[in-house]
Amino acid sequence: MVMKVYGPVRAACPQRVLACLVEKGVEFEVVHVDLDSGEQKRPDFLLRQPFGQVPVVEDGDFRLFESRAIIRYIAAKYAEQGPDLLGKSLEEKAVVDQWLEVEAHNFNELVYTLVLQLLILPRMGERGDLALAHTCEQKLEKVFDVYEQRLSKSRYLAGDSFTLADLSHLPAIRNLVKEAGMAHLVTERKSVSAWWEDISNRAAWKKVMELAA
Ligand SMILES: N[C@@H](CCC(=O)N[C@@H](CS)C(=O)NCC(=O)O)C(=O)O
Repeated sequence: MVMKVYGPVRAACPQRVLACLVEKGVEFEVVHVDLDSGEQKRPDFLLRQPFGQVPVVEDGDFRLFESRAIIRYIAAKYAEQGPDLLGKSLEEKAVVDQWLEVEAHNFNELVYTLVLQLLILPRMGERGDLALAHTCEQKLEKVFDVYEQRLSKSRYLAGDSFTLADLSHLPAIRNLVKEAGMAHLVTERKSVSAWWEDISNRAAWKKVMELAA
């Protein structure tokens, strides 16, 4: 039975899960959830995800939500196939977790707020708060400075290999670069730029982008 992924392929959080499935060569089926019409808030969907958000996966009888928990599950379940995305030793795994936490708590929230103010609210006919977007941009400059320092010493965030820590950044950085006019945050930093070039050209991410096109 193939894994079911609930969510639109165009949304960032489902893309995190899809990138992981494609990296690992796991078969999946996407069940589209129409966020524009609020399908994620309907009672039948709330049975799958009580907070009314995507993604959710169903792997046989096993159901899981929260995209970062899902990618950890996939990477662990399919540890023996595809690239190792978790790290090998206790310490390597801990460093992958550290950068995954950074992505979730220091990085993603800022990107989410910025994209909401610059793109999502205007698309819904509402005025975005440009001052708030600017504050997020300034805070992101500082986060990317930390990434620059880290990536000037190691090719990937958690060391010499591509892991979940890098993969988890793909959807939000794509939004910054391609949708929100914030490419300078990446291009003004040599090591971040080389890293983005590398990870965004991986075959798995290109495949996800094809699915989303
Ligand atoms: N922490 C959650 C966040 C999920 C989330 O924010 N999903 C967005 C799409 S990227 C969503 O469902 N938005 C619609 C809504 O919140 O109503 C995860 O990583 O799975």
